[in-house]
Amino acid sequence: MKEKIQMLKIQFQEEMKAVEKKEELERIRISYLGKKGKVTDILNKLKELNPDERRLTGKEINLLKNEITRIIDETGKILEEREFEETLSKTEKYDFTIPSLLTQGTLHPITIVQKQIEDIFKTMGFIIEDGLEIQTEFNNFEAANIPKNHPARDMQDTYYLENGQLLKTHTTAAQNYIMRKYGAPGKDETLKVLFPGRCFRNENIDACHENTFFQMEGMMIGEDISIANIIYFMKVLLSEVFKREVKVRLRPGFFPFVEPGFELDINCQICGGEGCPTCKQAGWLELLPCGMIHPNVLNMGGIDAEHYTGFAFGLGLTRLAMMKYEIKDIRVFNSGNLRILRQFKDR
Ligand code: FA5
Repeated sequence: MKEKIQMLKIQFQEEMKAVEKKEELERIRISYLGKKGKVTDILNKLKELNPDERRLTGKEINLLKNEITRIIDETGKILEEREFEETLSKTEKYDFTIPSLLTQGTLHPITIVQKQIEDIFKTMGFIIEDGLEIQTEFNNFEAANIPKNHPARDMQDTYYLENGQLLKTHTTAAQNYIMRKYGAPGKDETLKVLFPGRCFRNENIDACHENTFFQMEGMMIGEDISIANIIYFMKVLLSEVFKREVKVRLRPGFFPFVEPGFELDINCQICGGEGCPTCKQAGWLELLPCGMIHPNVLNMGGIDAEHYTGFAFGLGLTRLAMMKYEIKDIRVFNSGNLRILRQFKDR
């Protein structure tokens, strides 16, 4: 019986050497460990032996059975991995040298202009801040010196959330947060911040009004800021964006959060000032309202208005992009029409 066990072991090892596939392995498993297999057969013959022999031989045959089970299991795992890798190499072939068939995306025209202005203002020492789109009523109105029931609220109707917050109507909504974040500037220093953002208004949509549009607010606070500073920064901004002379006009304008306030209009770049649907036949487009920050707004932001002055402007970024790229209708920007939007890549 001992020799028979030894022979079985050698025979198993020989057969295993030739195994390449899982089906062959399964056939070997059945032929050794199956109900009518070679190992099972010897086990059945144990009862023919006397008790001492049965105990010794039984131990040996069990060792062989465990060994065969272990080798078959391990080989099964190896074959499975090998087959998986073979399938992969047949089906998933990559050639990294083939040029991509996907066309590259482009920046949205508003993003291009936004980045351009940010770059200019960064070189002049401005910090860039990101105002939230959902704001409290306080930040959007009260902190901008527009108390409840003030008629100026009518001009900026917006979308209110169930929790009482709202979608901000102007980038001015971030002024209070920014003043509190940075505080008053030190002696002979100024606080200069630029904060672009998406704004929302319940608006009748036409060629130059959207319900969702972008503004970019600029703010400078110090001990000695005057209207001369506003005019300087407006000029730099427009000449860098347009890279050519553009006609502008400055006129008094009312905003509760500035005193005095101005409206800077740009000569319509679509019709050259003749009058067209884009400028509603006016020849001019409201672009860049600005003014000296109202003392109430400074005080509410924790900055002593007795000691500090500041200017703020609220550039209509979407309108600026319209004028720069001579886009006649504001609705193009939110249209998702790639044929139009991707034209501005290099301009
Ligand atoms: C304001 O929103 C003020 N917060 C701007 C400001 C800031 C003034 C700081 C003084 C100091 P106004 O509502 O005019 O102002 O909007 C500013 C600019 O945003 C407009 O000149 C215009 O270019 C743009 N704008 C306003 N409403 C729309 C709209 N519905 N669609 C597209 N652009 C708009």
